[in-house]
Amino acid sequence: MIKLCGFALSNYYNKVKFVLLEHGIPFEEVLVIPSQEEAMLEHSPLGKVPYLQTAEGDLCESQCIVEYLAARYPEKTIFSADPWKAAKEREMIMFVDVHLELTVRNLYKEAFFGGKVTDATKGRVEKLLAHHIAGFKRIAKFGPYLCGERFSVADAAGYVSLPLVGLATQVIYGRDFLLDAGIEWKNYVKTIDQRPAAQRVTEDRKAYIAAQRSS
Ligand SMILES: N[C@@H](CCC(=O)N[C@@H](CS)C(=O)NCC(=O)O)C(=O)O
Repeated sequence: MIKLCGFALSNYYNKVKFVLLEHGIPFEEVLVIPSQEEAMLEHSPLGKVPYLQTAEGDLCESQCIVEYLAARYPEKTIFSADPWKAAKEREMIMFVDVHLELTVRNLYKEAFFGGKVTDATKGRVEKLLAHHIAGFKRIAKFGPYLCGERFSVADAAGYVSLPLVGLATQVIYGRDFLLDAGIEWKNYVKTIDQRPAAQRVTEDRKAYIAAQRSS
């Protein structure tokens, strides 16, 4: 059986887990904390999670994993069958993962982990986010889903990462850049929360945080 390696606080781990759960693909979860240990790098060359363990070997990068799952389980139609719609779903995931999340990730050290981020980084990220959020707003439909009226694989990415953009900017700049741009991400998250797969991802994340606090 496929093994999903990582931990329940990781948004990219949760993106893949959401897809697996949503489509009823059997998998086992293996708790792996990112590190630069040789034993870890043998599985995931940058020491990041998630990575997948299959009978054929290891695979890292959440989007490559989702693409692999889509190819391995074509009957699940993880991406829309229509090539144009599927391409637009990939475009949306790229905006969420790369243009929004990867940019705001530069703030996490201070926003979530008690560290410090330089003013230069804050200034650079602020400019980039203004540009990237404006671009995202042009394509995100919130109808109520990111790509329109139907839930799509892009919502697995949106669900796990949009809250991080809102929360991190609120902590660092004192204002939620998504809300400021008129992106009501909390309503969006509530919509996705109705799905059992999303509920499981969130329950597991909360349980992980609670276990960390009590240890
Ligand atoms: N592009 C990667 C990003 C994965 C990633 O950044 N994972 C984080 C946890 S959410 C991690 O392992 N961080 C540890 C590190 O960067 O060393 C993906 O989509 O899987």
